[in-house]
Amino acid sequence: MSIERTLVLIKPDGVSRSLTGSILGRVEAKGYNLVDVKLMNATRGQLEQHYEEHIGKPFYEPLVEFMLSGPIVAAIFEGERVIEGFRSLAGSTEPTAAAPGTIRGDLGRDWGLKVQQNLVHGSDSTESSEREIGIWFS
Ligand code: IDP
Ligand code: MG
Repeated sequence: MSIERTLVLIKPDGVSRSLTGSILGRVEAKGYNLVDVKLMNATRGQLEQHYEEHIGKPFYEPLVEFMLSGPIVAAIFEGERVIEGFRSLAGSTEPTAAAPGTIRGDLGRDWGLKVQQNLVHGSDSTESSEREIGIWFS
């Protein structure tokens, strides 16, 4: 079994609602190791790289504005199959529909047509985790 790393972002809604500790605690409690973590303000340039696959989609600009609206937490977690494991822990994209027991399902909801406020980001493949860790921890 190979040890992977994943990039986790706690989005501005998670930080402003003081959920940083709860979210990091859930990931640690599942058994993944925290490798690095920082509170920071994202730049538009970092977000353009991070969300490049979504450029041109209707939600892209509102998503970037939201991610610039307050501090975020960037973290690297490590463990066997952590990429898949964190995505499972985060739950599906829309917090209203995300399963109870997941971060988005337990801690998130619909705040008025703002799917972007779903608390966390997690890399979706080994290629994206390497790329994303480079953006946030270079
Ligand atoms: P993921 O975060 O579950 O991987 P993606 O489809 O990669 O979801 O979308 C990236 C982010 O863009 C989501 O986490 C969410 O914040 C936002 N987003 C996705 N779809 C929508 C939408 O339809 N409206 C508004 N925001 C969206
Ligand atoms: Mg995604």
